[in-house]
Amino acid sequence: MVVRAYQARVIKPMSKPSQPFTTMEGLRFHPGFFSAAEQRILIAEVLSASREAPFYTPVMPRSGRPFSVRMTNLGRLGWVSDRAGYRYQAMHPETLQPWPAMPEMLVSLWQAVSGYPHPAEACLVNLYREGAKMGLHRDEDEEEFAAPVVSVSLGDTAIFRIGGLARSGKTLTLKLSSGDVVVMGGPSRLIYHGIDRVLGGSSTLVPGGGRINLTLRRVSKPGTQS
Ligand code: MD3
Ligand code: FE
Repeated sequence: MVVRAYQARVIKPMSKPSQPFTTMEGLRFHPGFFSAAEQRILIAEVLSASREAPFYTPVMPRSGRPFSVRMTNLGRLGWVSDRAGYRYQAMHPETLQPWPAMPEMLVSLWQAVSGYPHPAEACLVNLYREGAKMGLHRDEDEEEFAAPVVSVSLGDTAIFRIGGLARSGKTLTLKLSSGDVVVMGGPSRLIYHGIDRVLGGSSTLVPGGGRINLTLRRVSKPGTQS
């Protein structure tokens, strides 16, 4: 295992220290976890996998309104959204083929930072081109909330909004730059979060411009799987 020169930071409440921001517990921010060279390799691997499993435009359940973010997945399971709802499934919704394998760098990342003794099963790949954003939501389609969600940011910088356990709660924002890793575990696993905007042209790493975000997830409770 390579020893890295980063320091994980615990995010502290930025205002009203008299009211502890307890939902921040379990949230770990690893700025610059991946070097520029590693970021290039990861982007190349993801784009190569996307030739097998193309980015598609998910739509909202019921309304069918399209997301501005395009998506694909890596690993045994993938998160999908269509008129029928949100779910994890083993096949790409358009090609009906299994998702490509999870790159080894992501397997190692999960082992290094998740603190969870079983492998990630899904890696959702979000592609943000010009103007794409993601509204405030919770990740709650998994069965296993004891595992964190681990996020990798690549390409353009994003303005990430973090709330609390209630949609109406206070929020704070954090800039996510290329190479940054965020781990949402413990009580922070079920907080509201979203991407307000992406700063176009802040990086040249993604061909054609924009941002790629990878989120590694454990979907099932261990026992039946490994
Ligand atoms: C907080 N993606 O795919 S990653 C998502 O940058 C998603 O594309 C955003 O939210 C993106 O669901 C944010 C950071 C992140 C990931 C998972 C979380 C934050 C989280 C799970 C729980 C709480
Ligand atoms: Fe999310």
